[in-house]
Amino acid sequence: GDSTNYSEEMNYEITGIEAGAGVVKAAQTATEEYENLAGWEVATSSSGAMATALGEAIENEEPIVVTGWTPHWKFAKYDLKYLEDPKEVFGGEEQIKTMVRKGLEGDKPNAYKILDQFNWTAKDMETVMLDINEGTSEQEAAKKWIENNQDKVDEWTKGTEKVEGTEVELVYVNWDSEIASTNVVAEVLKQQGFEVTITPLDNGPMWEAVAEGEVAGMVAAWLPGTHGDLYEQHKDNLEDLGANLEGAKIGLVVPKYMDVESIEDLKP
Ligand code: PBE
Repeated sequence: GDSTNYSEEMNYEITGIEAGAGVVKAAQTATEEYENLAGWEVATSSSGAMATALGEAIENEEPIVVTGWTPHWKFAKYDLKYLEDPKEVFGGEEQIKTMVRKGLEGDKPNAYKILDQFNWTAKDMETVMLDINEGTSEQEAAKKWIENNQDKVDEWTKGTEKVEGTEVELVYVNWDSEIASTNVVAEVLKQQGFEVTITPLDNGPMWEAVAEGEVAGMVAAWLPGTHGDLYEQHKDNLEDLGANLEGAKIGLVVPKYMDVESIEDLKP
């Protein structure tokens, strides 16, 4: 392929996701930092629409650049690659961390402890994501993973007591990765007797809900880069319970059949 045509064919557009996502902000920064992307725009929509656009482009062997992240089922389903990012706009390896509201430990010590002990691997998360992508309901996929990984779940509930109907609300964003983690944690809390509500929000409001003490917490903080600005804004008003997953990453992602290796290869 001729990468000059790629850019025209793509309408000088990066296929983005929700406007509030960190990876979208980083992609917008990339269009400012990389001179070759001067005329480019990041089209925002949803992570579902991005996945559909990616699937359609691949079916037709057309060029596409999406705002991508790992863990995500798209890497298992399609042959994809991250574009090199010599200016390091998208940052390096990240952690996904758990944030809870202040005072949760005193009010709901068992929920606090389970959230604190929750941690798994990128591979675990991908198993749940792939299952959902293949048509299993979010809740069923979570239950199935728990059944198959009872030893891990036992570590998360270790040292806690069962409760009867204590309410816990978790917030998340409708990103495939966060759908997987939040449903698994919610299911584990339910099995311990909690009455769990999970509420999808945009990224900014998700952080605010925890910082303002409206909900128990979330397991969807991508740091240090992706949500770094939100963390700085809210860190004094929430409690950081540390990483629940290592080895996360964001960047611009293309199908492997595209003859581009670096963001700098995209033609103006
Ligand atoms: N993501 C998935 C989020 C964090 C989790 C990479 C789409 C974001 O960009 O904010």
